[in-house]
Amino acid sequence: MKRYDPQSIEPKWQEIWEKAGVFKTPAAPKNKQYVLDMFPYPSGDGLHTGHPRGYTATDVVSHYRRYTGHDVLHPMGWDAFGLPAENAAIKKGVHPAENTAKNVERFREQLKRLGYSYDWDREVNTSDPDYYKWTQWIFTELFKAGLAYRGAGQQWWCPKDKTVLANEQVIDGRCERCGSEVTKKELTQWYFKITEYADELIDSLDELDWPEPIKAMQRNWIGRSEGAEVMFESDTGPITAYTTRPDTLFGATYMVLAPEHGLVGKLTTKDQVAEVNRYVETAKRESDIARTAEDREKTGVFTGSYATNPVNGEKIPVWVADYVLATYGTGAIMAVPAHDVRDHEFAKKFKLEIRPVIGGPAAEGSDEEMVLPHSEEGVMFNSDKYDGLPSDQAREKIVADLEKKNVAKPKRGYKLRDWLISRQRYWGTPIPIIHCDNCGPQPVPEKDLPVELPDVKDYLPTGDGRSPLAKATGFVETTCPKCGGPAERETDTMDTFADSNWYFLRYPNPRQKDGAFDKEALKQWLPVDTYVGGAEHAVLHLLYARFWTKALADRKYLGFREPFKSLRNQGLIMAEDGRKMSKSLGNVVNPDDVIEAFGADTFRLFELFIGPFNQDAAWDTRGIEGCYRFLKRVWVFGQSLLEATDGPDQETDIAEAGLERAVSKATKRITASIEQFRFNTAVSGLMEALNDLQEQTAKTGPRPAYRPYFERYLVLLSPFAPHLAEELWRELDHEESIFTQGWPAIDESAVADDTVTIPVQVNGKVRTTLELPADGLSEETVTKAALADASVKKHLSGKPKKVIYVEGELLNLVG
Ligand code: ANZ
Ligand code: ZN
Repeated sequence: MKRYDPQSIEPKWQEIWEKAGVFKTPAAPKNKQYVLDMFPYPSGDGLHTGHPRGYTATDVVSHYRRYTGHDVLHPMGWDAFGLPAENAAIKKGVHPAENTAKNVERFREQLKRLGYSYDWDREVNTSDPDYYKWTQWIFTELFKAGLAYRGAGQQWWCPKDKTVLANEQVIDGRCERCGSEVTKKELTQWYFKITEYADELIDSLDELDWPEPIKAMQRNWIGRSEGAEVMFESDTGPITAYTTRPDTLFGATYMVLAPEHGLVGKLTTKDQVAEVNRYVETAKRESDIARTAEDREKTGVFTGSYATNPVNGEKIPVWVADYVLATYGTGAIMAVPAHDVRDHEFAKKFKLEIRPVIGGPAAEGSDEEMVLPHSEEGVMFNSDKYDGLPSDQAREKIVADLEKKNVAKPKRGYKLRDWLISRQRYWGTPIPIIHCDNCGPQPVPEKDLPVELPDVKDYLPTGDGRSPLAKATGFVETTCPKCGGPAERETDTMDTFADSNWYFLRYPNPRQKDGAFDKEALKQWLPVDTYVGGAEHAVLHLLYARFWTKALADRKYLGFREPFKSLRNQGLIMAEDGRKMSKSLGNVVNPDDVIEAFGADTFRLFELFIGPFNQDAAWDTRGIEGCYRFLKRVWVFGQSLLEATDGPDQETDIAEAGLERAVSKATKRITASIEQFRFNTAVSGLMEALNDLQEQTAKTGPRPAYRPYFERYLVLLSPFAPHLAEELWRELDHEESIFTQGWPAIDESAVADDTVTIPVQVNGKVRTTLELPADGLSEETVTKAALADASVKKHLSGKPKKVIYVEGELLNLVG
């Protein structure tokens, strides 16, 4: 009997598949499926164990779709530009272009060793001029549409990376890339006007099959709120405040302006000038995050002026305080200390009046004292003719009444800011703009694209707010495309998120010469049907790519407005000790070593078996050994069938009925698991099925008649362990690749009387198990059966508040 030797069969099949073009993308897809991974940034460390988790999942899905009659596009490429690549190159003292090319080579080789069914002819590399030519072209399109613009302002600045950062790249006051504390710098920068799409970016989330937490993060990041702008008269003109609680107007006892607000100078009275100026100067140096931190001691100064509350004519003092941000709403607020936490703290500290106007149940005649600040809805009092109304109704009435007097209007607020895109770094797509003294900034015409990134020696960041490209005079000096006069090129590059904004549009026709994308090919393949990647891109890539898609659709380049129909996130793979894998902790598992020791099939299988796909999981040496033993058993079983000889017919009939049942059952279970991204249960299904096959076969010993059942089993296994499946398939005398087969059919009559055992938990504790027919196991039927069970009744009073059902596996009733 031949030994299972992944080291020899795996490279062999990889070569044969590639030569024969087994996984080439079909030319004219009929029943298309676009299955996409978030392409990696090719770091110098090579592949880490986290990568294959998502990549194996999409590979399984791709195989499964092909088997079920779909034409599949499953490409791979490199997010090769950007800060991390450049920083790594600088550290090594190697030019970023050279270093990145080396890393790409290594990544590609590692991915090929895993036997993925990518169509490698479609590889894209964002640092390739043939690619970034079109990143630049899209930039010029957006520029012409007013969606890319230059503006001055206070920017986030990373002192270590020596570049500005987008809001999305500042996490808890630190640089997303290097973790340094960020500061602010006044600079003129390029922006994309993502705010123009704020509403659509929120509203169309509803139609997407995405994980709820990602949708919620996007909603929160965009941060839409329904409110109103209310005008307060003052001696120097009106002050407009943005509020989401106009119902609290009668409780507004003072106003606050952001230190940067344009009216601060005008409103400040003579005797307050010195104090106000001093305060404003200090406040400007603080980050917004520090300024709005909840536990921060409130500070502020009185301007000396008053404004008139439009609902009651009352004069209230106008203060300046840094807890009001210049960049949100109007930069001015009406402060209601009885109902807003921050206003309450401020009023306490500066002894300003706290006047409640909205009560909870306490306000309705009970003696109980109201706890302030009371920020919930309630019933109005101290509010003149609005007394007694519920606050949400009063809100609309008050705004409508003030609107008639032209002193208020309903207004939506958004937290989302325009996306800062320019970087003062070398390794990125040059912004295709030419600055002319006569004509202003001009887009580089398409015929002159790409603006190639010059091969300079001095690519280190300068730290003076200018890109190192500014020193490359040959690059900078040019002529104006409009008037032909002398002009200068923009020297900033784009953040890498611009590159990854549209790469999925390039794969359908990656070598297209006369355009960024090919309309016909896009029609055939887009939108992406299945997109898999990490959740860390929730408000970065996943938001930006949606924005570009919409902007391009509005310019009639695309016929769809959402790029990724269905999205799934994979959890992280942690070290065996449960901590993050990191070089400094010395707990990193190297994929090359794993392949060396067990082979790619075992590695693939284990990455999916390790736990529920969307949850973090720790590496487990024993688990991987278990997967290896399982594949060895498949091998040995296959060999036993190969060596089998015929016996009496009547004996095999019984075993065949059992084998049909086993394979049909497995097909059913594995199909459902793949469809639902429950790959770990798919793998356990494969393991159980092998046991069943062995059990049935043991009745007579191996017979050639059993081979067809095993062949069907091999098809089920092949998306997970493609090399082993292909090897055994060929040994079973097939000329063609296993991947030309169809997905196994299910003999319904063989599985009709199948039952499944489902444990039922009440509040997390198992109280009973249900024996139910495997067919039609909906949440409804299982819940109904559980609620009829005596021990469930005993532990659950009344209806469950929440039902958690893991299909075919577990029911948890929360009471
Ligand atoms: C009066 C009021 C009373 C408010 C009350 C809240 C509660 P969201 O919901 O996050 O959008 N605000 C407005 N502009 C601000 C700025 N530039 N800096 C800091 N705070 C600002 O927040 C809207 C609320 O935040 C607004 O409604 C305003 O305070 C404050 F019981 O107005 B409110
Ligand atoms: Zn000009």
